[in-house]
Amino acid sequence: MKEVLKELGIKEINPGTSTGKIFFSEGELIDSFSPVDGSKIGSVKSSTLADYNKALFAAKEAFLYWRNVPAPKRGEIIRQFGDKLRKYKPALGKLVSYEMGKSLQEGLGEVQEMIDICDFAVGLSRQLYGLTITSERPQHRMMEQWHPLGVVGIITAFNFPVAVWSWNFCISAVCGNTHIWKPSEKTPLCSIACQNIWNEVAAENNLPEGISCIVNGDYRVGEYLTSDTNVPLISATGSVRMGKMVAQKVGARLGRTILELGGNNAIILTPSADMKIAMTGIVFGAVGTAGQRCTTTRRLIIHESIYDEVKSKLSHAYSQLRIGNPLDERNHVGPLIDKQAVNAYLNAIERAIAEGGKVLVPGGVLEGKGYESGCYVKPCIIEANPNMEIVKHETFAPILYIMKYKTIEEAVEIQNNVPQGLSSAIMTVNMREMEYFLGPNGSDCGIANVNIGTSGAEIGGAFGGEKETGGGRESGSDSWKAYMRRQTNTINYGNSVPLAQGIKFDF
Ligand code: UN1
Repeated sequence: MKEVLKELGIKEINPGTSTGKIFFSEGELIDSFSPVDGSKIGSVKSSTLADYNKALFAAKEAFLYWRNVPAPKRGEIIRQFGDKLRKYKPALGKLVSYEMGKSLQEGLGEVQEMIDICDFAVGLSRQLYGLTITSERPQHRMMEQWHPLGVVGIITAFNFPVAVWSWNFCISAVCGNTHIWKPSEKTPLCSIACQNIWNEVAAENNLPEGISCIVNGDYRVGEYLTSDTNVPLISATGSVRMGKMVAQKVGARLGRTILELGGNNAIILTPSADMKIAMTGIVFGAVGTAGQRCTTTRRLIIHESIYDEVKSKLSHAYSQLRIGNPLDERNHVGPLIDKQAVNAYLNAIERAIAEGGKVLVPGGVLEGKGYESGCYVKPCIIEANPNMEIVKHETFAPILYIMKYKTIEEAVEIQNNVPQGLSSAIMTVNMREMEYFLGPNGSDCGIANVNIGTSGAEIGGAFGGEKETGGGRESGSDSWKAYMRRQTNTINYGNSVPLAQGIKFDF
């Protein structure tokens, strides 16, 4: 790991504020411990209000420059950023795995997601299209333009410590905005590594400071951003609790938000499902990233006719899972992020049992050699009733609740009957069931998949969900529009002034 840290420019103590060239910070130290082995990887000095204000000043100044750079030229910078990420992929993927605890494959996958979004953003930089609209008046033209917003605040969670920032930053940067990123205080070193990579690109292109800034710290640093009228848009990814606080703060000043919050994602398993496909989707969805994706499969809604068969298949599949050091590629499941997460996992299991849940595959914390960090837990399956309170709650851990259904209508009703609305899936080869699930009476989630699990979305689609998930969309499709302001232009190129709606106003 020493080599990796060196390659990524990470020191023992790192100032946590940067505007794109130098790093500085005067605040208290945040230590970053690896959940893999419990050891301290390094520390980051958090940002004070004065540090934040320096970042803000740089971002505001840079905006005056960056908004005038033609969008395809901004895209060219992001293309170079993508190339740098290709170069640093092995090291950055390893750091993600070590600081966050996800498997090395998934750490590398996360960096691949960054590379993919760079490619997407490069193409997008030549496609920021507005409409032209026919005018009701003679010799008039109407059109829409999309302009950059200004300084965009990006708040991200520990579970995707690099990719989610890049979804926002790369798209928003080609749109012409400048940025202040506040990463999770649980994975601060990943943010230092990303900023170092960006800083190389900025230096090689002689860019002004401030296009990408980072600040580090806890929720107080987040509040500098959310309460700042200089920041017209906050894109926040994380818990519903955090999202509600962000929405209230930003809403109170009528700022804009993009919120991508919790999920309580279900798979409906029908009798016609291809079991091999279904089992891969279910097991990866439920235990991948140790159940710490917002897209993790938390509920499995099984047709009663195959319930017993699926139970034994699941028990067998779970008995094959190897839990251990995520840097060892033979392991499927790594640790939870910290002891707090372990406690939340244990409490959820306890509550599920107290509410009448029956344990199918028991959970528990692993002890002994290789498990010294105390963060390794067993993926667990509980037979549950869809109305249990705990089933409606998102616990960021590998707990899968399974339940029965009789009709497809009932299955969809169960799936929708939770406060969250991020991801969902149906396993079927029955076209009628599929279309019902995808139709207006079907899944109420932002993501609805067929014969694919709930997690592992591609960057080309708009990512986000409904209800308590917050309604925001990040990443692909036309999500870019949320990072820009729309301007409607009506141009009169004639010799008279006809008013709209036929109104006469002569004097
Ligand atoms: C998240 O957990 O916040 O679809 C993002 C997925 C990943 C992104 C998850 N591409 O599972």
